[in-house]
Amino acid sequence: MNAVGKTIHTMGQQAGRRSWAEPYKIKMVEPLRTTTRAEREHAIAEAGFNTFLLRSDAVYIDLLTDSGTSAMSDRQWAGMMLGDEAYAGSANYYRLEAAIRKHYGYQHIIPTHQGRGAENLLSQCAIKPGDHVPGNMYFTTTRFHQEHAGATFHDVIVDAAHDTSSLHPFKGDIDLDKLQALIDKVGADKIPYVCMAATVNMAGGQPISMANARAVRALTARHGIKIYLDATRAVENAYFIQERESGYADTSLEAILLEFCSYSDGATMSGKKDHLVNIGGWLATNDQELFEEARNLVVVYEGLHTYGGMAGRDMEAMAIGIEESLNVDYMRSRVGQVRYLGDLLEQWDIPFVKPVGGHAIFLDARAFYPHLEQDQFPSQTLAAELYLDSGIRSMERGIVSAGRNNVTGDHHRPKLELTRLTIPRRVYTQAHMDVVAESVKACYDNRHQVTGLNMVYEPKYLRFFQARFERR
Ligand code: P70
Repeated sequence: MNAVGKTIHTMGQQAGRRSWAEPYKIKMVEPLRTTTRAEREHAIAEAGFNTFLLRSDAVYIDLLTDSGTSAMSDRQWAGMMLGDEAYAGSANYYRLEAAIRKHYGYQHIIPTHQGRGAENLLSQCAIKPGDHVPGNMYFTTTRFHQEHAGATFHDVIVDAAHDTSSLHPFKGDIDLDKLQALIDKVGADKIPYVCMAATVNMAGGQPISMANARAVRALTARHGIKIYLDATRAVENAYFIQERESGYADTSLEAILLEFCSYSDGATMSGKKDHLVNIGGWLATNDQELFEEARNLVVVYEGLHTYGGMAGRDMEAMAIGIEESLNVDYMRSRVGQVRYLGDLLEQWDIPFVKPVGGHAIFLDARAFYPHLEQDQFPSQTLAAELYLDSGIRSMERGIVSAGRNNVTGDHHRPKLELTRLTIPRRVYTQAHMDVVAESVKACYDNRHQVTGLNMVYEPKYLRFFQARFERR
């Protein structure tokens, strides 16, 4: 175990330990509903063994996603009352623009309805058919828009990211040799930009180091290639840099975020994560030409460039959420809660991706079910089993999510076959984490009884959202 793993593991046993606690208290509650095993059997079969197709009133603890599921603060709710719903030039847009400029440092900002709206704009404006886009592991919607615009995606993440047991502290790093090899092979003029995600969702919410971002900047600058950041969880990434990277322990999250973003030319953002709101996103760029094109295109897909699909009140809540997300006590409890769940699972030797990332625990479904082939959908199976055990909803992040190769039509076969327990921000308590850990353990104890699934309906686009399965 390296230093990081050790700190995490021994945290609970240290003499004189001073615990973190959530830097907020609860003002409003939403009742949870429990179900019987028979009700869950019925519900999951109705949903085609796909947790995306469950009705949320049949779910007990919802760990499907951290996207749009945050609890907003009293200040954000107060901000909602300040919505300026003018079609053009809303005051809330200018406050949002100021918050993004201040904390992310980009010059031009275009709001969008959510992250994929920004991905669509960037891909359409920057990519030409036949181009190549390298990235630190794919993300489903991001790659979709890149391919839809005619590019081929190339995974240039470090090998450690594909190894669930590697304790590399920055598993989101880009492998500079892989990136250089791609540039040599296809030519810099065929690479409109490097897509750099922080943190890397599909690798387990793993961070990328400042040193790596700086090095990627230096390499791409030599070839005239731009960098666009997927900033969806960049504040969580900043927290890991503060915690793990030498020289940053005494640097504020604000300063880390600004430096990190300075190594890119712009960003796409799903505000539904770090920004602590339920909807919204943005595209940012320092490139005047791309900005003008995207600002024109946004009116076709999202709305006028001063709202881009968001209500004025949503932009206000987002501007406030940006400030709140940079509070280090909040971020400590955010990442700390995910880690708490990881520590519980670790005690029972349950296989999951380590070190624990920022937003979720990723269970290693291959290690749960070594007797299942990848075509029997081990991660999808584990998500269904967890739901059946306790009504906890998780998400498949394996072969179903990876989809098919555009050219050959074969399944992409990712090395990682993961089931994600995603922790919404400021929503659940430590007691909920105990219940989750115990249910995961029950599924692990029962792992030999499980026989896998067959896919019986496969949609053409982003199939994981709507595919249907039956028990084998
Ligand atoms: C999740 C959500 C969204 C996301 C992301 C990164 C790193 C862009 C986006 C898109 C929601 C989701 C999306 C696709 C499949 C499953 C779930 N991630 N980049 O749960 O943003 O959803 O706002 O369009 O994580 O991980 P948006």
